[in-house]
Order: sequence, then structure tokens, then C-alpha cells
Amino acid sequence: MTTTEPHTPTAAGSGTSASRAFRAAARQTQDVPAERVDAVARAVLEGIHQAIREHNVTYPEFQAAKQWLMDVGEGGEWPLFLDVFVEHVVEDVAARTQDGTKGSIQGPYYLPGQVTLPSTTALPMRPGEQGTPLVLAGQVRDLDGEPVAGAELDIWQADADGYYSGFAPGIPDGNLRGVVVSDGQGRFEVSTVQPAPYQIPTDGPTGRLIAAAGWHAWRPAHLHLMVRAPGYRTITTQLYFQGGQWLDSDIAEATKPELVLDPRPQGDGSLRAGYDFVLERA
Ligand code: MBD
Ligand code: FE
Repeated sequence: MTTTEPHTPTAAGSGTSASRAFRAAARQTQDVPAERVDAVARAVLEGIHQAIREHNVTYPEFQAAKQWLMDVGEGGEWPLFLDVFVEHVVEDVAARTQDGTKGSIQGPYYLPGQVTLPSTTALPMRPGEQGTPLVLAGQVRDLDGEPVAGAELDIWQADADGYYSGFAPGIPDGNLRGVVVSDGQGRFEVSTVQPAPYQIPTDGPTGRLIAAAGWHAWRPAHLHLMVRAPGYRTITTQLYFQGGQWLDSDIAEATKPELVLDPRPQGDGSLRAGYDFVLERA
């Protein structure tokens, strides 16, 4: 990182971290058959050709685009860019064959291997962690309504400033991340803080595109979760907050009405939200 202010996150810093996390993740490498590469790569290129013809793209514009694409790679922002602007469509396609709780995009800031926590617990937090205290409580069930005991809720979220541990400097590793295990009745109760909306870093190439196009750079406040249990299909999803800013204009187009929490003030300044997860058999 080149910043002289160690506590100010930079696009280059979080982009580099997100690229490193993506490369480190164990994931399916697939030998994609030539027919499929041909069909999909051809369609992508045809889409680009079509846009050039339709909008009379000039040589200077082509060279500017080339420069920008190089900057995205050098800034490590491909995970950010693709997850913000493309992943929601991949998720839509996957959702066609998915039952139970709705999924949403994973995004660039998941880190595996977080601390395992009991069913009633608090996410790891700094002393005096800023933000409105929030409790998320509910039950994991299968499609027949039977409780799923020992399900893992792998939770990660931004803090009250909208920053993720592991990607922004100055936040302890594992902050606001943890794997909560449901009890014998599939129940869980997790104490955390209300996350802030997330702003795409404005100082990197993705942010420059957003500004150049006159778009806003925001995702509504959200919690990320993977819910998994042996024999069940893992759900990767996000939960949002009723009435939250940007809920109807998420730049990543990853909200769904079924995924919106309705947290109730508890009279002591804290919020409590209920949410039940439904898993389908693998
Ligand atoms: C995020 O926090 C996020 O969830 C997604 C999908 C993209 C960028 C930042
Ligand atoms: Fe996020």
C-alpha cells in the first residue's frame, strides 16, 4: 500500500486484498468445453461489438476504455467490479434451481476460516465497537419445516463506518466475522452492530467509472451469510434493513424483498430482528 495515512482505506489496498482473497480461495476449477467457451465468449464479444456500433464509439474512447481496463487489473479491482456489476445475474441463473431461502451475491469480502461460535453469541468486536447494537435471532429449518440442528451460519459484515475487516486497514482480523452453530432446535441468536451502507471506493478505477457515468456508488447496509449443514445445499445470501438508504437502488442490484429484515427498537437503544432460514437437501 502506498498510503501515508494508515487508517484511511484506499481502493488499491482493498482491491489488492480482495484479489489475494480470491486467489487463495479453494474453488472448483472447471474444464469448460470448447463449445461452451465458443458460445459464451462469442456472445460477450458480440455484445461489445454491438455497443460500439450502436454508440459510434471513437478511437479515443476505445483507447480510454483500454487504459481503464488495464487500471482495473493493476488496482486489483476485478473481484470488486465483477461482483458489483455482474455477479447478480449469475446468482439469478443459479436461483432458477434453488428452493428455500433466497440467495444473493457473495461479493468480494468473504474470508473463510473464521472463529466458531455457539448458538447464542456475539460476533467478535472491538472494545466499544461503534454502531447500534443489533440482535439477529431465528431458526434454521428444512423444506418440511424440521429444525436443522448444528447448521453453520458463516456471517460477515461491514462495521458502522462501512468497512470490512481484512480489507480496510486498522480493523483487527476477524472483526464482525464468525461461524455461528445452531442449537438442537436449529435456533440461533447473534449479537452484533448495525452495519453502515457500503460505498464502492471512489479513488480506484471502479469508482472513477461510477463518477464518470454519474451513477451513485452505494450498496444498502447488509449482513452477509452462508448457511450450511451436512446433506443440505449451502445458501449464500445477504440480509438488508427495512427503510434503509439505497435499498431500492443498490448499485450491485443484489436486494430481494424476501431478504429485508424489519428490526424493532428494544427501548434500550438496541435493535432486534428475526429471520428464519430454510435449507433444501443437497
Ligand atoms: C460489498 O460489500 C458487497 O457486498 C458487494 C457485493 C460488492 C462490493 C462490496
Ligand atoms: Fe458487502
